[in-house]
Amino acid sequence: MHSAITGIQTLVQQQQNSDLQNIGHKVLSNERLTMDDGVLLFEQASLSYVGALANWVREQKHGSVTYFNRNFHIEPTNVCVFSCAFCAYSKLYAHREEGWELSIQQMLDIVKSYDNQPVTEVHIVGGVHPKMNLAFFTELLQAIKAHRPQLHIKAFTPVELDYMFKKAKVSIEEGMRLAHEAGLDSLPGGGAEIFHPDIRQQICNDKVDAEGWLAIHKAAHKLGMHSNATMLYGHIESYWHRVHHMEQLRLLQDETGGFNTFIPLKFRNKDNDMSHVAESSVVEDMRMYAIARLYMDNFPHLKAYWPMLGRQNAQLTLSFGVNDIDGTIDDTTKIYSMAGSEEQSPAMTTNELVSLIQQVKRVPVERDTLYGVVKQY
Ligand code: V47
Ligand code: SF4
Repeated sequence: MHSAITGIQTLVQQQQNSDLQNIGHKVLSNERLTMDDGVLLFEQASLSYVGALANWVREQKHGSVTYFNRNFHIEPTNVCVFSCAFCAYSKLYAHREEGWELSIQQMLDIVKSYDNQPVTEVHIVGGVHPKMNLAFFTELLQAIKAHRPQLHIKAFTPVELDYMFKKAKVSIEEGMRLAHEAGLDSLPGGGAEIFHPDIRQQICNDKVDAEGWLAIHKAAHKLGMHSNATMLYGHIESYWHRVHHMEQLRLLQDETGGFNTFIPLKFRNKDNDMSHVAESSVVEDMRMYAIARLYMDNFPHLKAYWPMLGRQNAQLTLSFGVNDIDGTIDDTTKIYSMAGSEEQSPAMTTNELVSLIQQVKRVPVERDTLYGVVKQY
């Protein structure tokens, strides 16, 4: 008796390389990939092979649904005490007069400017300014919550939090509790870069290390908060470093289950101290997304950040495992545009985002931060 053999099974069976065929069988039977499997995929698998597998996983998990959300960004300052080599955005604290610093009132005014808009989330992240300490930010969180209690506040990376907590002389657990009580709902994924110290030392040697980053997300998860995780890829790291990074996240996710979304961020080389490093090709980008979808088996969602990739490449990712496109609707996100992102003024209306998704025959669903459905199209 023959059971029906699907196209994806045929593709795996016809794979000439037996290691890659073995990985394909693991994917189809929901078996976890090892770090060696991950490296092998990067080194040897064709785009079409990882793409077909990743698309199969995506459709098993989410069908054609592609999520987006309506959010806006606030960047409190671009002054930063750290000096990451890839950062085209920050002004060193010594040159702080060249940067901007927003007051609590100015940030509240930004929030108020969205009063009549159906946004569900504010994403707050910026440089690390000594004056903007834990007391300053708890006041900001409280002010936003007092004004608009239903607005979900996704704010601060472990880079900012680690600095604030150390300065306030509180433990990670205590600091997270204070921030959560003041109104912090979840953490965005930034500051992760590449965890391995051999790379971290070269690209961002003075900010929070991998252990600190993971400990802060763990503490947030323990309080019932959710968070995202990023990886800055396509610069001086090896494939093994990428897999090692994903492995650390997968392990923490096994423990806490608190991550929602993995977001690979393509390194852009304009106007920073790594301008000599070439950027990855579109094929490499799609391979990165596909392999992330296969490796990160316990992360429900894989997001492409369209302002960085550009609209057309973001559309392409929807065939390579991605099921979420960031839904920024304003034009105040400077960290990418200053490093040479495709979109110099990353603004897209909801209608534009919906048709972008529909053009590639996916089904747009507006979500809130925690993937509750706001509207189906
Ligand atoms: O950690 C900085 C990256 C990140 C460059 O959680 C660069 O929903 C590429 O994490 N080339 C911050 N990337 C942004 C971030 C983020 C963005 C959107 C959504 C979410 C989310 C999180 O931006 C930094 C760093 O990895 N970045 N400079 C650059 N030259
Ligand atoms: Fe500062 Fe963040 Fe830029 Fe690093 S990436 S220099 S921590 S603003």
